[in-house]
Amino acid sequence: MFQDQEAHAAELERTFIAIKPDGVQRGLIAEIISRFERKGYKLVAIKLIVPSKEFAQTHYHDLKDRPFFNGLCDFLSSGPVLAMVWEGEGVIKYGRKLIGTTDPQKSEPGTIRGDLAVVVGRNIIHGSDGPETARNEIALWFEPSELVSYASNAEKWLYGVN
Ligand code: IDP
Ligand code: MG
Repeated sequence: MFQDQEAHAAELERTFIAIKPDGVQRGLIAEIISRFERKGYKLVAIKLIVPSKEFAQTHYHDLKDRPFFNGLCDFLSSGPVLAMVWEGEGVIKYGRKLIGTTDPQKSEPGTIRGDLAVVVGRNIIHGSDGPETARNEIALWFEPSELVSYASNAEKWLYGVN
């Protein structure tokens, strides 16, 4: 599909993934990272931070009119969040598949929320829902210098490029 690695690298997309305070406190960091890593996606940024409430409100600004907005922002800012950027072909859409649907009661078994969470208000993980959101969320959570571009030796085996 891709002629060479350079052309392929230009095609790779990035998404913002965050393990929320419940996932961090429940000791699910390694479990969640391993699902993205084993799939074949590449970690290009990672940090543990406690966002302020204002920051949480900016992150979730699309939901500001929803009744759960205030509680959601209180919750996101209640403890450490593991913020990450993952890279790979189709990672935005497929990352959402790995995560499962918003309400863990409806998430399929085999997904992160399906396997590891029970209620919608404590669904342990966030993932960008589209290309524009991914761009905006990566820019909100990370400085450009925190994004690490590197060639992974696995890529030629994952993608079949020269
Ligand atoms: P998403 O995380 O699957 O993209 P969104 O609709 O963007 O889902 O909602 C953001 C977050 O808000 C959800 O992950 C969940 O934590 C919370 N949330 C969504 N709907 C409800 C609700 O009905 N009650 C409580 N919290 C909710
Ligand atoms: Mg969302």
